[in-house]
Amino acid sequence: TNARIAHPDYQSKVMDAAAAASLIKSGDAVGMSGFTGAGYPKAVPQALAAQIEEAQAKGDNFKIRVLSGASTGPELDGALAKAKGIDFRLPYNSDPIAREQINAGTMQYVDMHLSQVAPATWQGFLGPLDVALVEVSAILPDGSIVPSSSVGNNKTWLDRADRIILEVNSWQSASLEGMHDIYYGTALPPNRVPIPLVRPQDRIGQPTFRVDPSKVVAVVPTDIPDRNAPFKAPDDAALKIAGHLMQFFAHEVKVGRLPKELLPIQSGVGNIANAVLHGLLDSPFEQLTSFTEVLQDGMLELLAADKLTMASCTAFSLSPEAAEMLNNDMARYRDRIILRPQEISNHPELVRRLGCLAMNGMIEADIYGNVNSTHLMGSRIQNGIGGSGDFARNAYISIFMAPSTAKGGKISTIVPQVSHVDHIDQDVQVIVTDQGLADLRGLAPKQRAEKVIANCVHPAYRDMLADYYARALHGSYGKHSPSLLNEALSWHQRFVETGSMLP
Ligand code: 0RQ
Repeated sequence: TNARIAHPDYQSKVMDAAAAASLIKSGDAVGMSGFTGAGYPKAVPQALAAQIEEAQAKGDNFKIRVLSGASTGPELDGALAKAKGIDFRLPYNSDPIAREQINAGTMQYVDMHLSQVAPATWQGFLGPLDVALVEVSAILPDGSIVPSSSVGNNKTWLDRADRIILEVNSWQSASLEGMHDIYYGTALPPNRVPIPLVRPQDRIGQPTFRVDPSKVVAVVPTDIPDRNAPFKAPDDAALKIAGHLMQFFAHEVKVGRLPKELLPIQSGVGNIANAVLHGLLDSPFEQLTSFTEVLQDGMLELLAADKLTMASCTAFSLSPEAAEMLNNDMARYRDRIILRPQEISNHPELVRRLGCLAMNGMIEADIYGNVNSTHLMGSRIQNGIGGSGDFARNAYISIFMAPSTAKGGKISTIVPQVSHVDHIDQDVQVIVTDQGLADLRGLAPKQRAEKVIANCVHPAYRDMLADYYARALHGSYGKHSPSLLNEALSWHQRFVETGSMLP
């Protein structure tokens, strides 16, 4: 018997991954656990991928709809995409095989704000949910379910699905029990009420999921580790970006617009975001808090150094080494980390109330401060908007950052006009590149453009951008946000045609 499966109703449903996978049928909509390489099911999706490949070899077009928390790991999105088994996917993907299929036009992908997935499911906007396939860390003697290393949309999948398959992963630390805060107070309009969270450290829910045992069709024990991508060591550009931001925060404290312990930090995915957290480690700021969606290596280091008093998130997003470290040392951190459903970790009401400092990576920004977080050259999706929109619109200060060039200097990340808009200029207050920081708060469009051109553009592109803007000032149809329509996207077009934005 497995000590993690401590309830007789569930013990009688234990089976292997292949038997559980055979309970998922072609056409099913499957709500999967998983958020940035943490807490995703690992055994059943791989068994399902093998069954899909077999069915397809016999000419049966077996495909499923996949709904998740955010990105997952190679055993889920990678394996199912490789089997060509995903017909439709939401809300965030970073798997390279799935990305290829999305960009080849063979997989339908809905890139949603992460906080909106659970409410949209309850509202009935995403159709019925046939199966919930959810990794958990334990089933307690009273039948309540201890979540895993991410919470994501699991509460909603477990409540809404007709059939439930649980993977009980004994690789996950037993000390996860008690770290989660599952809030059951959400309701649909017109019955919605305020969410009673006023500080990042507040607990407003319960530590476990409630599940209707009659819906559970399979319980699969596993011990497969979470598999997150390693972070690159911060490069020169990342260190410069972190430096500009630390100066900015120090200045805001000095002029009294931020308290000395700052405000709850939200930090996005990617190497730059992680580098900024490293920057905070060496900064004078103490007693920091975070209200964010993912806890990355950098945030764990801040906790370890007692720079950060606590972290509220929905998932771990750790390198394999940091995940092992945390797993072995969970007891040390368990009182200072709260894992919540993503509809709460990213809730606009809470982000606004707490006054988060939102720091997210971007693909590109334009001279007016519109930001593209998702699409290369206007059409090729990289990952997705993730939680960046949930936080950016509602933050106390909304910050976007990127190196000033990409692809070895062939691309300027500051352009005349973004090739796709995720964050409109109203939602973007600060832009930071390795060149410098542009504080755009309270500025009109032409003032914003001047500041972005002066502070953020790489020298190889600065004259070109200044020249574009000078001509736009004279030749534009309107003079509020001057733009030359036939030229605004010409840098992107040149890259598509020649492989470089430079003439
Ligand atoms: O591609 O690896 O093939 O070279 O994009 O870029 O510089 O490694 O940056 O890891 O910080 O990611 C916006 C993608 C930045 C991320 C993005 C290419 C570049 C490289 C990655 P290669 P870097 P990062 C909460 C917040 C949206 C979700 C979000 C992201 C690759 O931050 O997905 O914010 N954000 N969530 O070469 C062409 C450009 C480019 C470019 C970069 N202008 N043109 N390619 N690249 N800029 C967390 C969650 O939601 C879970």
